[in-house]
Amino acid sequence: MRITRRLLLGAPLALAPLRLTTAGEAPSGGRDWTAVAEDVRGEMAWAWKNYVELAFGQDQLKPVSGAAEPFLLKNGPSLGLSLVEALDTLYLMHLDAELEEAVRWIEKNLHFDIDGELQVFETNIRMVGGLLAGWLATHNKTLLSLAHDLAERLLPAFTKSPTGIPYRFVNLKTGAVRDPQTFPAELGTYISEFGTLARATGDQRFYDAAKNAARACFDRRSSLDLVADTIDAETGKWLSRRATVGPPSDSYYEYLYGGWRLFGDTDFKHWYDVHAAAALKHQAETVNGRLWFANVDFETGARIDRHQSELAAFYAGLLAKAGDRAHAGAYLESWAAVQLRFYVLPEGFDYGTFSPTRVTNELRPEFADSCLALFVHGGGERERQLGHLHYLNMKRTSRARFGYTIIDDITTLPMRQGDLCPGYWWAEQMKYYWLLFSDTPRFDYANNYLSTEGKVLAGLR
Ligand code: DMJ
Repeated sequence: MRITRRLLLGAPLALAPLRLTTAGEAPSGGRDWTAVAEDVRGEMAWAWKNYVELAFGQDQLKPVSGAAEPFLLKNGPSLGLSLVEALDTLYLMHLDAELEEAVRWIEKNLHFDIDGELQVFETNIRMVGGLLAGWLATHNKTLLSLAHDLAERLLPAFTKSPTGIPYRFVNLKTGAVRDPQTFPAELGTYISEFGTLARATGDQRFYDAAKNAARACFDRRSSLDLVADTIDAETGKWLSRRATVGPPSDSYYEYLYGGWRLFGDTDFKHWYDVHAAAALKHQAETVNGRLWFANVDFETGARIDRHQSELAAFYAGLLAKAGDRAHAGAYLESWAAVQLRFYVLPEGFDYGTFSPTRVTNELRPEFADSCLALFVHGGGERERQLGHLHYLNMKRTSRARFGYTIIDDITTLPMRQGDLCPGYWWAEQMKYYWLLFSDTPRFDYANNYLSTEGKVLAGLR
């Protein structure tokens, strides 16, 4: 299907017309994807320049006001989150001077000997993953040793837990841990980074900690092979009944696949397969011809609700990576219908009523993530077109004076912008668009692995 102006304007919440000219059309009538890729690269370079000028080394830029804010340590200092997240994206885009600039900042400024508390999950996927991907892109050893040092400081969250399920917070200096009430995504999203680190350093403790945590969750599955979404790390008891493919469980499933894909560990493959089959059996339902995944009681399978977080859109890509093209394609099309109707996916959505339950959008990358995953796993023009529409709509609605920002309300006209560029924007959608459109020689399209935070942990060339 071609994306036309008529299609874009067909939705009730018409934006001011997007400038979709024929300038990007190749002579054959197909789109010139190279030109689209160059546009993406230009936007990245522009946003980077602003970040360097206004907030270099800060965690997150506020692109409307030009201010900045810390993210990882609540009261600061910032740890250069955005530039760490950007490393492999800059590499893939051949923005080599910018990459060099970021690495120099890290070499000069970044250390983790800080008496402050970090969220273990976010720190792993964003910082440990970012430094590892930066190391893989540049072979700069400082990046690897920083990743190692940081992961070492996260380990007490695992080793102090009686079940192996990590606490949510750890103090970087003292190793003090806090908050045993946790979730599948926060306990099970480590193997890709910790396994890569174990492989690079020979330090098996990281692999074992990540695998034990995932196993502890899997072993507590119900007789339906489903897990609930909240658990106590100290007692190992479930604190909720809701099974969901969305947050706060989402990347637990993703990393079961990751443990198999990156390390050939057949336990992880088994765990992934068991949960994927259970989700199809007990959660999948077709409403108005569209595939969705309900939230259900993990022991009875009874439907709780039809709410779908935008973040669940990643699940189409995961199904594709694991070889289930049919359900992957169907689920991506369900989200494509939401994109066509609302331009920008709402943070929360009820597929029973086909209406938003939350009207914000935190500059989310999940739909573009799935477009890329399906494209790479046997897809083609369709995924490029859907990803292109996602990009155009982001550009139309989220572009601010100094960069790209979150949306506070996707139902207003024009959409009301917030003032924050989350760190993942640098790691995720800009990379997904670039990889979708550029055919860059710096990426192995046939053999690759991207983490939940878009970090390329296999497939950089
Ligand atoms: C990212 O930080 C990761 O993809 C995470 O797993 C959940 N989603 C956010 C971005 O929306």
